[in-house]
Amino acid sequence: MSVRKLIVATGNAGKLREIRQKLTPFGIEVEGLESHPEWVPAVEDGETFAANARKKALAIARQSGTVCLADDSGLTVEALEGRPGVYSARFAGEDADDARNNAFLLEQLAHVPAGQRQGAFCCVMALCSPEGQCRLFEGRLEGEILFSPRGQEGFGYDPLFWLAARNCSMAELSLEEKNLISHRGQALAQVVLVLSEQPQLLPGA
Ligand code: ITT
Repeated sequence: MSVRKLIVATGNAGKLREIRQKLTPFGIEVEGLESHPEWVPAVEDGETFAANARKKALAIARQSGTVCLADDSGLTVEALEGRPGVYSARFAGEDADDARNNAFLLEQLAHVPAGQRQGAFCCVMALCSPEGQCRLFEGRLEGEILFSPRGQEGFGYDPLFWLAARNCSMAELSLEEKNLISHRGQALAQVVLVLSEQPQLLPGA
């Protein structure tokens, strides 16, 4: 199998790990933005996951001159009317990290009882060419927001996301288990199909 290379327009190490785990078995070498500090990422000012995913992929596809993949994702919580949504990465402020975002989410839901804490992880991936053609792929996973964190795996809001059918939090799943069911794993399964059917989209590694 000849190895091909896919540039992924993300600075998020957790996302990159999951994307790599899913694509490597198909002979696709994944490269994140850390190897190319000269490329300027897009400003994420879109109102939807799709708009932001497209912006991020297009900006790097144009600068790199090759097809590029981007992921825009987040958590939507019913009791918060869909927030944090596209603002998930900066829910607790512009320079917030995962720990602060999680603490802020618990604060916002402090008075919301069990049974009313439904949420969903959403992911839209964009695969764009330097000429501006984009394909979008989506995934969604429903769950409930816990009252305190559980588990050490994953990233972001995973320790607060309860999967009733599995009787565990998302952060108690291994990387492989998470990728089989997650919003990102669902979108990636569709990306794999397209890249398998059209290998010429990617340059050799
Ligand atoms: P890039 O734009 O560089 O890809 P980012 O972290 O800024 O990285 P987003 O704007 O798409 O990415 O924000 C996604 C946020 O949503 C992320 O920082 C987490 O807080 C949350 N999130 C997304 N997917 C998640 C997952 O699988 N598990 C837990 N939290 C997740």
